[in-house]
Amino acid sequence: MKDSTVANTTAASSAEADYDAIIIGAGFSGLGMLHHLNQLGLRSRVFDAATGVGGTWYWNRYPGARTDSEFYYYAFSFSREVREEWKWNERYPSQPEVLRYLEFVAKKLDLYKDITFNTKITRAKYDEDNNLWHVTTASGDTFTARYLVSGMGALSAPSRPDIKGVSSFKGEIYQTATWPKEGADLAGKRVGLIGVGASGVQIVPVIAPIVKDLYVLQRTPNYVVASSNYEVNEDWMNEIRKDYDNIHKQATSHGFAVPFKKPVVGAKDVSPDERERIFEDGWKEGGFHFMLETFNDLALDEESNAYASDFIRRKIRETVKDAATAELLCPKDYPFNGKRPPGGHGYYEAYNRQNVHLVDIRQNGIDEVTETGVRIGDRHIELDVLIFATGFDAMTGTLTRIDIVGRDGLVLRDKWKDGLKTNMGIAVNGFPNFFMILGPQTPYANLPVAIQEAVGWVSRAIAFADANGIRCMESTVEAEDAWAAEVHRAGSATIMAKGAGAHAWFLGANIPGKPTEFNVYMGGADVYLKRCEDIASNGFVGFHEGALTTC
Ligand code: N01
Repeated sequence: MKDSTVANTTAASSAEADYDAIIIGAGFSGLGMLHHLNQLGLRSRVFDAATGVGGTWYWNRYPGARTDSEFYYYAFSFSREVREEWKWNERYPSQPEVLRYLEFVAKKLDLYKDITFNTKITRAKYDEDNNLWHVTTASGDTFTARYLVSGMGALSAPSRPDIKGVSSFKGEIYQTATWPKEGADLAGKRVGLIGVGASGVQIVPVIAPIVKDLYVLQRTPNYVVASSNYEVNEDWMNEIRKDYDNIHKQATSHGFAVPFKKPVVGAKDVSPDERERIFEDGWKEGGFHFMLETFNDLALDEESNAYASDFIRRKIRETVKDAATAELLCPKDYPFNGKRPPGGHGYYEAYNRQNVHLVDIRQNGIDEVTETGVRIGDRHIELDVLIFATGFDAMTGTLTRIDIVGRDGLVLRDKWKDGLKTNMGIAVNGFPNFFMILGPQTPYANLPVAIQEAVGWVSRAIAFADANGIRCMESTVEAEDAWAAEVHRAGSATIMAKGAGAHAWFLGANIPGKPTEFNVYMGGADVYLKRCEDIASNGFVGFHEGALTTC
């Protein structure tokens, strides 16, 4: 998708608005959106609750936090200045490095002047009479804008289970998604960790050598794919700099928005020796390469998937010396890809340490947190620190935890109570001139590439509306129904549909009471982006016709 030319007319009423656009969130999405709207010459303001830019990378400061994607496709490619001047240091950049990158982006693109920090947005209400959004902060200030854009993130509303007795715990409690800026002193302490998703899996090997004892309280084991991390030298960086456009192009024609080779055979279509060789190569390359570059049917075919699941279980058993611990770490009730597979950096190896103890809480859960630890059945584990790595109310949480009020007082969380309805995950009927970056029903994909495409598309949509006198960009009901059906169709055809019992966040199955349905599009980022481009080239069909007469 290309950037639009500068809009030459302003369709919606702007004279009385404080801004043309208000963007919530100063992470990848908010920064990218702000830059694109600045390019259009619009007056925009970003609000963020944090004291700085970064979004996810501002909040998730837990030890070991790093990307699961490699640096060269975990970045924006639209700015020549940023590309040429920024130097990545690690193949899988750490949280401090990604945060520094986003600070660099904000500075280079002169974005800070348009961002208000320390300001949480609690409510956004569409004013039908004036066709404006009224956006209210936690301290009660209200600002108006013609357009409202959510850049609040897909995995940004932290979830903490309600475990009996937590408030009585006399030790320290941390949550990976809101790790203190000043850090946490875990040295020599008895630490309990709840959660072995991507966050928990990263924290284990990093804190294991520091703490006295680490008790990993595991409910559902994960398929953790080894990721080898190493330094990015100047030569490699220079090669990438020359190739950014091509990398981005390749990524946008890949189902997971990564610039990978697409495998041409299925795992069940080759001999056992060949299968093993290809899996081994993928495992050595690591991370998403194993999932995406080995065979073309691991997310689609049960037999082929079973070979991959079995391969990973064999790796676990080879790595973990204690057989009982290894068995507990082996997922057996759901297939590889049934949950988002985390990248591991010495995760299984950490269980060979004497001070790392795996505790199975699958059957009974944690009965209670006491003043001095946790009780699991008859066992009491004494702890100084309890860490929650318990994930997020993904895709919808940020949008439903604040009041987003559309036409006729309709609140977004009520609209989605009985099932998600969006147009391409970008817009919602009843919520005119409101756009979501990484909204629910957008692709399951490498996010910076998805975000770059999304902010480009939304800025084109706004420029189109302004240039064509369209006062309201609002999805039609028909377009939403069609997209909901496609999201369901595509997801149901994948192995990911088997993730409900394993509490996969992409199904909403990790949040008690949340409807279990596909919160992301599993039909491929490439397919999705092609559809977005077709919509844009056809006058943003489905994104405004329903509203023309009522705005
Ligand atoms: O969260 P998760 P996450 N009692 O939902 C457990 C992205 N991300 O923050 O599986 C006991 O995956 C829960 O157990 P179970 C990435 O997309 C990326 O780790 O429900 N346990 C599970 O083990 C990722 O997929 C990166 O049985 C409870 C864990 O908490 C997504 O964010 C890094 C429990 C939650 O795992 C989410 O990852 C970090 C309870 N009551 C995150 N409730 C990188 O790219 C929950 N759990 C590197």
